[in-house]
Amino acid sequence: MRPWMLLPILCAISVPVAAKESMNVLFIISDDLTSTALSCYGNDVCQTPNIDALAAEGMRFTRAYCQATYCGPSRASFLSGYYPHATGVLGYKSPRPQIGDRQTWPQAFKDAGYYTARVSKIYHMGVPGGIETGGDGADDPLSWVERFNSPGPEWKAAGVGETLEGNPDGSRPVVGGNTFVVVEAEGGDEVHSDGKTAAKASDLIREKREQPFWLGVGFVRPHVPFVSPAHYFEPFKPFSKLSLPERVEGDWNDIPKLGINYKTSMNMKMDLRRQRKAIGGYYASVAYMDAQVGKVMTALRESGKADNTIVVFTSDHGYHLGEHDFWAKVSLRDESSQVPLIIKVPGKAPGVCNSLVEMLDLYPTIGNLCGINVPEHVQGTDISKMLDDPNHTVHEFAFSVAPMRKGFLIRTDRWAYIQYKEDASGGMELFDMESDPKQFTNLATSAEHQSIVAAMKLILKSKLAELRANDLAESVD
Ligand SMILES: [Ca+2]
Repeated sequence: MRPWMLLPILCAISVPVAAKESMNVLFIISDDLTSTALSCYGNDVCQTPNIDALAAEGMRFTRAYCQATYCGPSRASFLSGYYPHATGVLGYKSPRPQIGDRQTWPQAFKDAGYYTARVSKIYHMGVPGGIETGGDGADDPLSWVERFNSPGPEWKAAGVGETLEGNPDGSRPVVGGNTFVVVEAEGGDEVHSDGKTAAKASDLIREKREQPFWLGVGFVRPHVPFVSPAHYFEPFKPFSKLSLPERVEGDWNDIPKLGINYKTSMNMKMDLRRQRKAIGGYYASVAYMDAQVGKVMTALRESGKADNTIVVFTSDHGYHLGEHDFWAKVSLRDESSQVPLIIKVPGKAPGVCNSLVEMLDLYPTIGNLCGINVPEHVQGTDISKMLDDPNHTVHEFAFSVAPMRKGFLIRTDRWAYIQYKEDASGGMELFDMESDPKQFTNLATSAEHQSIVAAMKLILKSKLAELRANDLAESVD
């Protein structure tokens, strides 16, 4: 047979590829969720059976890092395909003015004929403010065929509430804003935003439509306020039984001022009782969010579409629950910069992958798995080979930033290097993640580690130069 005679046969065997191209994508993102609160990542107090079930069927990544350690820039980054310092979206804005007509991740699917929709928070939305009002936040309308918001009462929910932050004498009422508030709420799941999100997402999954879908499901818990139906608090009571993370005397003495997180036990004026209750409130919010994940997964299974749907579960960044007396996000320590990440692709074996990955890798990876044209501008790397071989690696290091602190993180297998200000004038931290995984001893000023510090500085410099050399009109400092 002459080679050209093979052509029709090759065309015929491309049919399964075409079938693969119509794979749906269900992208579930929680807000401010640290992997350390999930039972599939080793937490033995907070049980997350639904996320665990997904992890048991997919690839669970233990070293996935966000590209910025708070909502706005993290979401703008992985959705646009650019690092925060490439677009200059370092705050709570849509990336659209910076990227012009370049395709975002969901938009690339939309332009390829997918039905794309978001339910609740995918791009940045203020929590609780934006959820109380039900607005679109820093959304990007071009990404979606349809979009749905899930307003909820947040801190105003009926129930037993307490403001833990800045309230040492207990006289402060329950308040809104980015404040540690716990509400053990009356009523069921659908009183709140995430319950509504799960119901709407389930409806959209069940709907019959011609096109494949890219559906973004954005849960706002466990972001503050820690509000959930009261029964989710029960496993964590009495709060006085909850343990606080290990702490060492003089922990802050060897780190730069910018390395002390913006929220600490001290500046939040939270005594040990309040700290334990904060952990209980966070865990209850995680348990509630996990139950909503379960509803969406049940809808997927019952719709008959599970065998043709890639499921991704992640968070926009991590969170401190009292480690080093730090709370919340922004810090570049592992609890805050590392994110839970589970990717389930039908037909692929489940597993655990310890290779370094970045949230930016989602766009090209899921794009390629679905046969979508991934635009040239995308700065992430396809990690799909890891789904077949968890020992596969693509990154020597993961890169993250905390613009609010002028902070940069270079995270290799062995080292976590954190630098404040681009010229390092804000100080440095270097942690040996093998001998000191909880990051208690800053080695950046130790004489014997100066060659590593120097190497890390160079890596950071060249990484910033590389990501700024892009097709956008201007990158930022
Ligand atoms: Ca967030």
